Parts: sequence; C-alpha cells; structure tokens
Amino acid sequence: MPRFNNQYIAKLFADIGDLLEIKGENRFKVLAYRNAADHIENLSFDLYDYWESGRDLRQIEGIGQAISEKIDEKFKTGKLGFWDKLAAEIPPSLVEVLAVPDVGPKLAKAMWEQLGIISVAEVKAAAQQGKLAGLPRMGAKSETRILANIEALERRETGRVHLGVAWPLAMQIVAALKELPEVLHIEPAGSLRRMRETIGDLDIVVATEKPAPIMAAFKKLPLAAEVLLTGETKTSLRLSNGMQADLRCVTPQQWGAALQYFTGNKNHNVKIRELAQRKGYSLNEYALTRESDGEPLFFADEAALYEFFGLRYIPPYLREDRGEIEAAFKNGLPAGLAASDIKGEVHCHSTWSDGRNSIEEMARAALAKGYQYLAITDHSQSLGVASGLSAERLAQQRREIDEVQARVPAIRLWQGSEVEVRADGMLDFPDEVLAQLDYVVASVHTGLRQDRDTLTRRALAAIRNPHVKQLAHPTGRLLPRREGGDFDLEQVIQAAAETGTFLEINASPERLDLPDTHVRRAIELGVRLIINCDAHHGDDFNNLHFGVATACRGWASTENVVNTRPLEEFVGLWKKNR
Ligand code: DGT
Ligand code: CA
Ligand code: CA
Ligand code: ZN
Repeated sequence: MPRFNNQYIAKLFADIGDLLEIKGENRFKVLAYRNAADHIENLSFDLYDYWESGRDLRQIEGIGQAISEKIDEKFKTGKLGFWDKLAAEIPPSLVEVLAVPDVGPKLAKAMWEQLGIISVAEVKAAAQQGKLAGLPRMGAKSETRILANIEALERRETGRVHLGVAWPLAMQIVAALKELPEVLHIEPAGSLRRMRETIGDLDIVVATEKPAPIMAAFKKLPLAAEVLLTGETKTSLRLSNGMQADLRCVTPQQWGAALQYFTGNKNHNVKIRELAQRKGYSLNEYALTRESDGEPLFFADEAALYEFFGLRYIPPYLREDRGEIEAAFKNGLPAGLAASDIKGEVHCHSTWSDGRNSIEEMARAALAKGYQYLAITDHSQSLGVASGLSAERLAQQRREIDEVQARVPAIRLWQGSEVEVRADGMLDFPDEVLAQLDYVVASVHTGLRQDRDTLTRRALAAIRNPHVKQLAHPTGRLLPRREGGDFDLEQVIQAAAETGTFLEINASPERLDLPDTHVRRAIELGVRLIINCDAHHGDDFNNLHFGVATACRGWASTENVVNTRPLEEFVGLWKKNR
C-alpha cells in the first residue's frame, strides 16, 4: 500500500469539499472537509506514521468520526469508496474549474450540466464562443471577466502571454502616446516587435527631446495598475492584466541604435556587438563609439546601423540568432510575405458547428478582407464538444453554402470539413463522404496525450489519405501553456512533402502552429504551407498577421505559402502527389 503523505490526503479532502459544494450539499458538511484538509496540510508530523502507530485519529484537530473512518479506509485499502461514488456523480476535474476566480460552485455546476464543461480549457473555449453569457446570472461582462481570469492564471504559471493578449495592449499604449506632440517616433520593441509567439513584457521605445510629459502620460494610462519604477528616461508599469510594460525615451539621434538594441533578441545583439568590436567600435543602446578616440556615431534608423556593418536590413522577425546575420552578409535573407499577399482561406467555422457567425456572415467578412475564396470547414461528427456535423447535416449545409454563394458571388465558397483524426487513427468520415467535399482539412484535437508512435501514426494516416488536402495545427499546442502532442514532426513534415499535403500555419494567437522553427524545416523539405485564421467569428480574420509573422519567422516567402496564389492557381495546387 502506498504511504499517502499529508499533502495527498489534504488535497483529497479539499477536493471532496469542492465536489460536495458543486453538488449542492449542506454547507457544514462542505466546511468540515475543508477544515480537515487545512489541518492535515499544516500538521507537524506524518499522518500515516501516526495512524500506523495505532493512535486515535480523532485526537487530531479538525478530524472527527466520519473523516477518521475515511482516512483509515484510505490507508488500509488504498481506496476511498466515498470518493469513488462522488467522482462517478460529478467529474473531479471540476475542482480545477472552481479554482478560476469568479467561478463559484453554482456556476461550475451550471457549466457542467448545461454545457458539458469539465475543464478550464473548456471554460475558456466556451467563454470565447460566448456560450457562458447565456447561463443563469451570467452576462457578457462576467464572461469577459472569467476569460481574463483564466488568462491571468496562465500568465502566473508561465510568466508569459500569447500575442493575442500582448498585441492589443501594445497597440493601445502606442496609440495613446502617439497623440503627444513631444513623441517624434514610437515603436513597441522586444519580443512583441519580433512577433515571438509568447511575450514576457512589453518594451516601448520613444524618440523625443522632452521625455517628462511622455513619462507622465504613460503612468496615467487607464491600463496602468502600478508604477514599478520611474526615472527621467525609463518607466516600468504593472498593467491591469498583471503584465509589465517598460517605456524608454531616447533622443532622436539615438533612435536607430536604441530601437535596434531594445528589439533584440539578446543573442542577435551580442553578434552585432561583436561585429562592432571587430571594427574597433563599441555598441550600446545609444550609439556606436569609436574606441580609438571615443567619437560617437549615431544612426537615424535601424537600416543605417545594419548598413554600417555591410548588412542588408534584417527585419525584426528574423532577429533570433538563427543564422540571419550570416545570411544578411550573403544577401541570402528570405523575402518574407505580408498579410496582403494572402488571397483566401480554407479553414473556418460557422454556427453549423462551434463558430459564432453564419456562413453568409463569414463569407462577407472574408470578402471584406479582400479574399477571393473561402472554404467553410465545420467540425466533423465525433467532436461533440464543438457540435461536429454528421454526414446528413453536411448534406444540409451544402444547400446553405450554395444559397450563400448565389447571394455573395464575389467570393468563391467551398464546402469543406475539419475532419477529426480519431484516437484510433481513423478519419471521422468514410471516403465516400470525404469525396463529396470540396476541401478536406484533417485535425487531431483529441487524444493528444497518446504516445509518440500512436500520435505520429494518426497524423501520417491523415496526410496519406488522398482526400485530405491539409493537416491543420499540426502540433496541437495551446499557448502560452499547453505543449502540443508528442508527434514526430520530422516524419510528419517529410510525409507532407512527399504527398504534397499542405501543412497549416494556424494564425490563431493561441496556436501559431506549425511553430516557426518547424516552418523553417518544412521549407527546407519543400512542404507547401498554408496560413489560415481558423476563424470562429468574422473578426478572427484579423489574426492573419500573427500567422504571416510566424511564417516569416520560419524564413518563409510567398512561394512557400499556397494561399498567396489567386483562385485558379490555388485550385491547381490541390492535386496530391500520391
Ligand atoms: P520577453 O520580454 O521575455 O518576451 O523577451 P524580450 O526579447 O522582449 O526581452 P526583454 O524584455 O528582456 O528585453 C528587450 C530587449 O532588450 C531584448 O530583446 C534585447 C535587449 N536586451 C535586454 N537585455 C539585454 C542584454 O543583457 N544584452 C543585450 N545585448 N541586449 C539586451
Ligand atoms: Ca520584452
Ligand atoms: Ca523588458
Ligand atoms: Zn478549426
């Protein structure tokens, strides 16, 4: 029998208290379990030793008859019948849901009973889809607050947020400060400017002759929760979401060197500084200084600084010390691409599954983006949490897509499906159903904790299916916290290259999947990449730039990304190699 330690037993009783509370049990009973948990957690001796020596558990504060019997059963048999019965009634994972601030037992219960929610990840997804607002005593405001609480929990765990959280904050700060007449230049620098997938803190750089009013305005921003440090040219704030934001003011002549320095990353900067030293200069955040006579050299912009070293301008998204400086010497930097190069998307959702807009709304949103084509790819049947479509519902949906196509002829619409690759490795629809679809996207959403072989086999089966044109979000990671599945990505990338299956760069800031490093490998092997927002709402098409940045960080150019092609050419690429 395992010797359960005090922490284990305390957690067990705390969880029982939580589950009983969700169940709606009498308050005193709930409190009794929590009280016992508290006392056990704070014991100065080992509970198991105490029990083993045959002493009476009821002598311990907080432990009465009922709880002493349960401890006895657990220590004797390794099990607790009471817990098993309770866990069969109420999913124990709801305890984790209850840990989210503003989620009380009543709400946890309603989310579980009415929406089938049993994990924090599902609470988050439901909040994003506006599904919580409809619950009793809830509304859009409390839904937004719960979502923010979950993001704060994630930030506390990792110290980082994803771009979807950091980007709008940086834009808000920059927009507010830009109004000031003293601001000559302003840029968000650091990891955000490099469009790294997660952000630790914000770094804003300003060129000005008069920093004081800018510092004052920064401290007074509605977003500012606390001033952490403030000086003449630097101020650090704690923002209301818990993130830190640093503002640095430099003179206009220092601008080029400062922006370059604070953009990073650190290793890229170290390499640039070495170049300076080799030329007999030292480089800091303000200027280059000739070591022989201390003469400073200033740069009006970053391009001038790179040019001084005989380098092509290196865009921020490449500054990760991944060979970009060597490439810039040889004029071998990738050309990159822009959001405006993307001509359409083939992975989005409508109210037919877990999307929030109708097919027509999605079509019009895509058209407003200037897109030439859009495939509606609602989830397939086995993805119950996302209201996946059966083959019958797919047939009905086809009619609606045809109707919308007639009303919105300016954009080409396709019927697709985001077909689940089931845990057993089978696709969620038989080939006959897949054959009727215009465009098939395969995804692994479930069973991401399977072992490497099983997971990889599932991905390969999808890639090798002749109907599957694209593998969506290949790793399944969720930023900033959940690692993707343990796929053998090298094999996945090779199979995609062999078959001509498109690998997605999912532009949702929670995914950015393929990750940039694997984008680079995919390009080496000649994989055809595709960037999609996986939009669940028309506004989600605005995430495109995150996906484009991820492609660029993986050294992609337009020729690597198939949906930079206009309609006819894009369709011409659908044919697979085998
Ligand atoms: P983050 O905030 O963790 O997402 O990442 P960054 O890259 O924004 O890092 P941060 O905020 O610590 O610093 C911003 C930039 O300042 C960084 O990218 C490069 C520059 N920097 C910071 N510390 C150093 C340093 O010790 N040496 C050099 N050369 N540059 C530095
Ligand atoms: Ca930073
Ligand atoms: Ca910083
Ligand atoms: Zn999707």
